[in-house]
Amino acid sequence: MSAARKPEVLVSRKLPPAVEARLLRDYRPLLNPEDRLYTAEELLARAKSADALLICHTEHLDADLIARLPPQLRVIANFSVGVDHVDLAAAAARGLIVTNTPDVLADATAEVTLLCLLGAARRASEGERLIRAGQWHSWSPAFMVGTQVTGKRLGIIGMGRVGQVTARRARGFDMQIHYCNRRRLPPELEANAIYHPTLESLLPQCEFLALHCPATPDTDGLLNAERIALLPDGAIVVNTARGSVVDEPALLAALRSGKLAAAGLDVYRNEPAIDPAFIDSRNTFLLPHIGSATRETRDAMGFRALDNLDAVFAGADPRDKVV
Ligand code: 8YV
Repeated sequence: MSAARKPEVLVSRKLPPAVEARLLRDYRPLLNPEDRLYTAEELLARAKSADALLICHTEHLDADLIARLPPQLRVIANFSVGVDHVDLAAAAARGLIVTNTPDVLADATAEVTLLCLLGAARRASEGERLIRAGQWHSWSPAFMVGTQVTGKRLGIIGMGRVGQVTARRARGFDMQIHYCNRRRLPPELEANAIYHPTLESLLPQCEFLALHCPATPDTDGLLNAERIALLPDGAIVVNTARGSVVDEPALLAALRSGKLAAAGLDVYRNEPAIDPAFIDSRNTFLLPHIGSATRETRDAMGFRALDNLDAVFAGADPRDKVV
């Protein structure tokens, strides 16, 4: 392929060096070395002659923005597994291909799920804050007592790739796995996890609850006050999926009342401007959306997005075509 014919790719954020090197070798990329967060207008202006967009979940492609994309643009490749930031119907209506990066971030995200679960149960943030504030003055049998994880029941909502890896890791703590999913898994993937066809059946079992479902109109506010009430008293909720899956005021109220012992969260409805009530909450373990943030996984996500672009420009169906 001559240099002049290489497809032009607008890359919205700074990507790992190895990923950018491959982009420079195979495409004409418009990179973002300063990693500036573009406004919609800036994104559109930069995309004027692009054949492809390579974006993250920080770029919100609503129907209006998609309608204004240039006519030669063929594909929106996401550097993410979640695609809730893209209006898929609008993209499909314009004949655009949309891809994501499944599989490759399951291990990293499951690690952060276990980190949130342990951090919330064992009051890790409180302990850290205490030490850093110079307030660790004594020890007693009642000091910083949390909830034991080993041997407890873990409920998982959304038993896709991340949910399945979380279940495997949690078995290392002898946890008993319950799950609710659109479809029951085949026995080899279920691995003795107990299937619940409804949330009403799952939730009363969950000493711990991990959310791993995608953000869709159907899952918006899925964990609301009514459903929190179905959890056992003192349950612990972990969310590494998307903030929109949780009714945050209801979660905060349950954390304040003691209905929930704690929550471990990596995602929020408004990122990064999260509800300030989380910052004041004592019994939360809070991370800034770092589920997939390992060097290995970020490289793999970038390469997977490039594999998808390569397929489109070779005239083939990309492996991770969402629409
Ligand atoms: C990514 C994620 O880091 O892939 C996803 O859906 O939530 C994250 O782990 C982020 O989306 C990158 O765009």
